[in-house]
Amino acid sequence: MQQLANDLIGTESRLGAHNYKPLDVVLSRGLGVYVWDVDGNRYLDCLSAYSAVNQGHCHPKILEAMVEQASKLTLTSRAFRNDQLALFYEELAALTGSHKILPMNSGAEAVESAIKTVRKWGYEVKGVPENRAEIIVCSDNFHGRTIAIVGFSTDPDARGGFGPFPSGFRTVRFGDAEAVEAAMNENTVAVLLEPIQGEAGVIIPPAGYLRRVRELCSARNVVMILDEIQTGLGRTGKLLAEEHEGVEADVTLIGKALSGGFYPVSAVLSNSEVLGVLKPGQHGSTFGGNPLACAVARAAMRVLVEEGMIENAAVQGDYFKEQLAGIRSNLVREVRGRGLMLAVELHPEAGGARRYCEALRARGVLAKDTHDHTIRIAPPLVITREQVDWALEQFDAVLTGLPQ
Ligand code: IF1
Repeated sequence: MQQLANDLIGTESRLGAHNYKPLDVVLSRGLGVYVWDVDGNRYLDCLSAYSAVNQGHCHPKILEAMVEQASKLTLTSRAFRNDQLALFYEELAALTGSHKILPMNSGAEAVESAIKTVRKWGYEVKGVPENRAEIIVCSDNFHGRTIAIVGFSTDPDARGGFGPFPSGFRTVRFGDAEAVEAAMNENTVAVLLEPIQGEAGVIIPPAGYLRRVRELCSARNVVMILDEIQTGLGRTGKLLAEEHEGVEADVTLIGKALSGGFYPVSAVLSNSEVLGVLKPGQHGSTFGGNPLACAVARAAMRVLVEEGMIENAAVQGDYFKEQLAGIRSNLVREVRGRGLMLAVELHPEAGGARRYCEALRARGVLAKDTHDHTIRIAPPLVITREQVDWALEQFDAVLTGLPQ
């Protein structure tokens, strides 16, 4: 490794909080599916910044929108209006079919905002007694890093040492609709879940699960909240992952790729009844709905659709998964995923996914391990068949070539 990279890693280590253990690759440039490190080495990005860069790195049209807006107006706060917010609402509503939108910044903020909103809805509309609202969540969930969110995480690393936590959450096993039903009572205001669990290792629930949860929520006057922050905006080969089961959530959370990776932009999408409970002064954000965010998000949504990225995710994802499954390796336990949200789970005897990610990195592919034994694969949605084929050669070499 070269001097500059070493120096930068040393400085990071000295000055930064050690809350990450990244691969020691120092990136300085990106375009489309590729990123380059400070030494000029090129990599095919198979993480896409955890699906924030679905549109590919530095997409020229998003860049153009960003530069243009940045030179005109960046932030007004919501104390005043700006000329981008209405257009952002209009285009996002048209894209997703939602009736009401709350703009925020990070994914965790969108989740927090949804939690606040459904609680208030529970008290004001459903008639739940004050401070008794309950939200059903799933085991192995990942919804972000705030106190409330990590408080209902089941991951000891995510929650350990950070208490005390807010109450009002009940955890049920992911994929088990009967458990959701059993956990519901008259104080249940919402069920919050990921349509496919990302951090848990790309876990796809049994067919019919989301439909059944949808039915239960409708029958019991409970808000179904889908966290599509990672699965949304084309990642799974549909605009929203809920479409795979033909369901519509009452509240949908999106973030990450809403800006194509240029800027933190998230949103709570809802039917008007739920978001309608928020009145002036009851919720907000300095940066939420700012004109730069809105202009960037508008461009990010436009290219996703106009350039056929969602369809491409479906086509390349199917091919990628099928070919990965065809790799003859006694290291691989399972290949799973939907669209371009893929995972290769290794047998425990393989010695952990991290070393395979290091080996992939040496061959020019950046992928991320999760939960010790799983390699997560999520390239930008603009990946071509040729690029998938090249990536497959590297996966094949790494999964069949390393000594065990
Ligand atoms: C980190 C994982 C991905 C998310 C869902 C909300 C959020 C996320 C479904 C919060 C964020 C990220 C955050 C990132 C790691 C990462 C991740 F490995 F943890 F699961 F994507 F795969 N809902 N996911 O996946 O969004 O506040 O971060 O904008 O380093 O914590 P955020």
